Amino acid sequence: MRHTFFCIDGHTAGNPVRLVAGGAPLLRGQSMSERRQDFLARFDWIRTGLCFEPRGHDMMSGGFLYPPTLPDADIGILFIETSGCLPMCGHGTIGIVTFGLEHGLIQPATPGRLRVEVPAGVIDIAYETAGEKVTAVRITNVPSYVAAQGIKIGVEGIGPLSIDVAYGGNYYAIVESQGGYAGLDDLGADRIIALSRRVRAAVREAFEPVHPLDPTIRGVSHVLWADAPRGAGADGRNAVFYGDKAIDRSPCGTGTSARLAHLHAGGRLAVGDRFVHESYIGSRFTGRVEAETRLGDTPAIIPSIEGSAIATGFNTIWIDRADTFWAGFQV
Ligand code: PYC
Repeated sequence: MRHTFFCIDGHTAGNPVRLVAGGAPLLRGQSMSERRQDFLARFDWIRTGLCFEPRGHDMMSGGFLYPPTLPDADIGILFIETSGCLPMCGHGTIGIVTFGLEHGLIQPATPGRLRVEVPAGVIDIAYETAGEKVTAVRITNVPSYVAAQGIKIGVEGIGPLSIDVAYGGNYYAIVESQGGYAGLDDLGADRIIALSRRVRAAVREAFEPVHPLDPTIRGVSHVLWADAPRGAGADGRNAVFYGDKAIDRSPCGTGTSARLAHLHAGGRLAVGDRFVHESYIGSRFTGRVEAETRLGDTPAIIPSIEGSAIATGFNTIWIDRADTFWAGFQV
């Protein structure tokens, strides 16, 4: 049996985005969070088939558009990625919104603005266009906060580390320069990946963050290595590790949101401050601390992230059960 998925492929700041424009399964649930659980329970083969080799690769990431469950939202997004179905994905949202608008899949009630329901909550989008092209997308993201500070771990190959955990739509273990970590150029990509796996495992043993309003969002999934910027006009640089082998090519939207919450909590950014974040490959998002808020009892911020995406082509993908690797594989 052959399943066909019509995709628009592209990238946001260098990281892949696969908008699955045709072939999305019908999902059960009263919210995008419930639909995420339903997808994971019944349709995860679609994610692995489209994201893992041989149809995807270690960094593959994307999502589906759904009708929203909330009356004031324009669309819903369900994210797929090598590591699972993320509650929120910043670079994915920028790409999906860009490709969806450029190809008429999203019809905004108010041009230039969208309200989008994602599993982690509701986000607001402001976008700019030039002719048919979407040239910039700004996401006002879900409330972001610091979940833990100063978790002490010992990591083979780098020694003792003190880690903070912050949420920006996913939970991040944040590693700042200290002891054995002098900066990204000292490590190199292979070591960042090997060490990130160990850091994530050690932090997971020590602490499990749980979202104050949605307990299905829990656990550290990503590691953000923070560094000083390389280029003029940037405020910071990062390498964000996700899945098992990926370093985000973009500055990572949810990672940037978590970092903004982290810097704000440490008194290093105030409401209204901008933070230009460079990725591992030098691409950029502009972040901003928009407001202070609360998430339940926890102090939080509302961050925004701005970036742009480029579609690279249409891609009709078959998943055929006669193919040994119909559900994808990882090595
Ligand atoms: O941009 O939020 C993001 C993201 C998550 C994982 C990869 N990119």
